[in-house]
Amino acid sequence: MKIFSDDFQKIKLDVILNAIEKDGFFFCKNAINNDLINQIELDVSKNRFSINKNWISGVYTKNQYFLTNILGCSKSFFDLVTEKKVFEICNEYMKGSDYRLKAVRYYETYGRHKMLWHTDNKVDRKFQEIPGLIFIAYMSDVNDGEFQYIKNSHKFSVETKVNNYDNEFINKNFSENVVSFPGSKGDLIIYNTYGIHRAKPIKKNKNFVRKSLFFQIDNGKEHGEPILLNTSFLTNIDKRISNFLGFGSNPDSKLYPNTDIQTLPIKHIINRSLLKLVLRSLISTIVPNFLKKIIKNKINK
Ligand SMILES: O=C(O)CCC(=O)C(=O)O
Ligand SMILES: [Fe+2]
Repeated sequence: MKIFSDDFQKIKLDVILNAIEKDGFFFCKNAINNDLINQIELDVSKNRFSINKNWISGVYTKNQYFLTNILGCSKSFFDLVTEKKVFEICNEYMKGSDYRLKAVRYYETYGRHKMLWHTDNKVDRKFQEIPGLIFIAYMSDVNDGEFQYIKNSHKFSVETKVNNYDNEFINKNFSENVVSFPGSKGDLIIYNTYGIHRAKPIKKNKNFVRKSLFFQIDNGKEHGEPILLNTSFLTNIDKRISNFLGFGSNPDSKLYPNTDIQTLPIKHIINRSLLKLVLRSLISTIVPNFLKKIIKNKINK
């Protein structure tokens, strides 16, 4: 299956790299083949959420959903992050040195989510001077809650060495430099991790869901989140791909986000199978044995 659209394939590397160098970002409409996106969406739906299933599952926070271990269950996503053009962009950007896939995710952002302005050149929340690129692809039309980036901020964030910024500071100093990226399914943003950015808080529609893909590639081999990979996806293991996926390198960062049962909105626990389970165990403890036998005999007749 085609991964990137012809429109994106036709764009010269120079154009992409010059834009990232000059503004901090490159935006391409309709960059990813819609059939690939549909396939990823199907993979997500098959692995969306489960309790006590011996397989990969997504996780919820209060206002977001994440399938972080998507490389364990989506061949199409694997094909996207390892596409030739991704490597070509990274080869140029990292100027011949090693690079590694630092983080990946499919995620959904809901109406009430608030994201601070921030940069992504960090390791476990600490500012780092490690060059990196992030690819964000829209999986649905995004008319609100879109990605925003402060043009040129990749050039000056290193002076203060600060990762997070409050709204007041941004409004006062950079309101004219904010670039917003409303878009459609298949659009792609590639940005320098040193730049200040956020997802715009959703105002118009509290039931809104933004579906996106994210992958970050950092310079060097030292840093990365653990990757759970379905080995059947990898048909040719050369040095480049084994470095890229972090084979044999310590996963020194924690998976994002950090979740447990406490971060799970209650509506995702109370579902039909849980109710069935509770009912079954209640009946099994309350109903006396002789009655159970009678019911069983009736059913088996
Ligand atoms: O979803 C977005 O628009 C931004 C996401 C982001 O900045 C992040 O996950 O670090
Ligand atoms: Fe970010």
